[in-house]
Amino acid sequence: MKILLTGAGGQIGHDLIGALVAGGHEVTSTDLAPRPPSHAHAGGESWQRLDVTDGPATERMFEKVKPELVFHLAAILSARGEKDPKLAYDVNQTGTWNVLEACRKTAVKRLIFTSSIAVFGPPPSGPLPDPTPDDVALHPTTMYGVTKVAGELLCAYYTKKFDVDCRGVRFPGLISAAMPGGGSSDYALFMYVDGVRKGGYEAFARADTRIPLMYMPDGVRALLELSMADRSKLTRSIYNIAAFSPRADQIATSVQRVLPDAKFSYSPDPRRQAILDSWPKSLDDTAARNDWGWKPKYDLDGMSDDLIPRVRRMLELGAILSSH
Ligand code: AKB
Repeated sequence: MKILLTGAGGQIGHDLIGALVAGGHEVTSTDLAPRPPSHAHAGGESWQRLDVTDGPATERMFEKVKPELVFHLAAILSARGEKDPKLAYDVNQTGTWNVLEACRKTAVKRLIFTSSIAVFGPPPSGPLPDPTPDDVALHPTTMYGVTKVAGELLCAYYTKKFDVDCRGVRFPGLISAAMPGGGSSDYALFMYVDGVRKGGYEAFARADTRIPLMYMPDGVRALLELSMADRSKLTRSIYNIAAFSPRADQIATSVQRVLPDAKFSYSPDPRRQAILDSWPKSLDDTAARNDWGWKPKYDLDGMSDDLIPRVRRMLELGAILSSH
């Protein structure tokens, strides 16, 4: 199948491209930036420069590639978006509009939208329910969250109005050996990366911080399974998906099972802590489980056992940058 990715240079693209190429698909990876060295994949997918904030360029790219399936990954994440809300608006809001329009105009059959737990925020009436279901009033506190809510609504609108089959997931904080870019959930990933390369990590979150997290192989599988699901089985456009929801100090304990000498401390950054505190503690993903058979494979310790050797290998290969 001909598949196009936007924002392919990010954390999800790193693993998704590999899975798509391994599945024998004809993959066109697009991003504003050149292919990162860590994204070298056997199988030779094509890498094209694309700025999704440029509507005509997005349409020309879709016209040229004629993808049957598009994964829209391009986004400015929560922490970076609060530093530059205009950039977050342009990439996340205008970019999503441009991608949807390009899909409509070039008759793309299916679009996968990547939403986030950042669509949630504490309602005026009190805390979010724990676990948080798909359908609660959405009160995002970040520009990233605001634009993801709008993206979710646009996704449903284009499906109904223009028959662009748009569907998506709300990702928890994703953890993998590839470097993230500007997220508030990054403390969890750095407990692994810095646990290996520096023997410890001072987290920018409190020890009792608890948000939904997921290991990247499960996240990639969710995207692939949802993209192949029978439309008639789907009762909604956007689905909560869940894996595990540990406290930050429980992640430390899990890492220390494998790296007993790793030291962790907590020095909360008020801006990022406020974002983390506004998100759900855990998610109810019953609809995803019922409609398309979603089920995570990895729990926290399963992830630690698999990820730590991977981080070691990537550091040996020099595929993880030396600073953050
Ligand atoms: C972020 O922290 O902004 C992202 C997300 C949870 O969507 N990783």
